[in-house]
Amino acid sequence: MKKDTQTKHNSEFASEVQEGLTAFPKYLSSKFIYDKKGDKLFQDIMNLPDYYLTNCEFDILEKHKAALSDYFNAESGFDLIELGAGDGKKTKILLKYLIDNKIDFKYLPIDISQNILDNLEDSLARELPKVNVETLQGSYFDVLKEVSQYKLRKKVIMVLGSNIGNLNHDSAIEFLKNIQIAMNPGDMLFMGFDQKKNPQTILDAYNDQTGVTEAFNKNLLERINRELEADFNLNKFKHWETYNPETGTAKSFLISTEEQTVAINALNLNISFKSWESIHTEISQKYDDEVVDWLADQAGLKLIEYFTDDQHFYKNYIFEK
Ligand code: AVJ
Repeated sequence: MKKDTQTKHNSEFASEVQEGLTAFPKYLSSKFIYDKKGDKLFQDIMNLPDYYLTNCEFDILEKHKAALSDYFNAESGFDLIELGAGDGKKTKILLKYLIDNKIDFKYLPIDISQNILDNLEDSLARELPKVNVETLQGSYFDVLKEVSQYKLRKKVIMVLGSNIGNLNHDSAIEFLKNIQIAMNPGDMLFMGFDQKKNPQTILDAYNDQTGVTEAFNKNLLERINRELEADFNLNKFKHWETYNPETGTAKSFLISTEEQTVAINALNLNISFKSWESIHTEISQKYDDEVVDWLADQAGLKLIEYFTDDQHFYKNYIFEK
């Protein structure tokens, strides 16, 4: 990461931590979970049997890769732009199919983490050397603005993993609108949305017995300890998950198990917690077709097709402008 970006992130982190922990009720943004350790913990989550999202999307891509290739393919080829590329495990199913079928495309993964992009580039060079790949480091919005100047041929923008689920509906519409603005007529958006289902299945996915999700959630506190010289005792906080079947919102919390005061030295701040006081850390929104259709409509996009798994746990939708 460039030095100026690093500094910007640190001051953004500092001011958002200050704002969230002095608010009532307290909150922190899940986007700050993803440092090097957070990235690793999320990869571990994706390998948990209870975290069904990854396997569902894997199965959907495997089962529908030919149909997707037909949707994406264009006369003069296309640019496949992936927002939040991760380790590319799911994307490689599609990439391999496109290569094997001699489809003309270029792959442009975008991620905030240069580390993730470097690993992805290395693994592609080994596993799928024929893929024409150009990585783009930056926040989605900044890089999308750049990408919107790619008017030469069809763009397919891809967002896997139900990453949109971290946003409340207003922010999700804003996010979709930004993508829509970067699209030209004929371009496509291909996006994964985790679906409403048995609440127990959802709670189990965000509350694994091995403690990986708990460590992932607590990585927020660890980052504050390290980067803002704080003294959170991680053992005095408990990971808690709720799911509201009416709104489809899963929420993660960290709950203080006792009355305590935490010093955040870099902010010159003491934060006191009552026993059982919560910090809201993440939402993982679950959807149905009506809600997805409404979000798309609000953002100026048309829903044209979806693909799902056998249990209908998860759907990948195609949108056009
Ligand atoms: C990366 C946002 C899709 O909400 O399911 C996994 C993050 N949090 N377990 C999700 C996450 C806890 C994940 N997303």
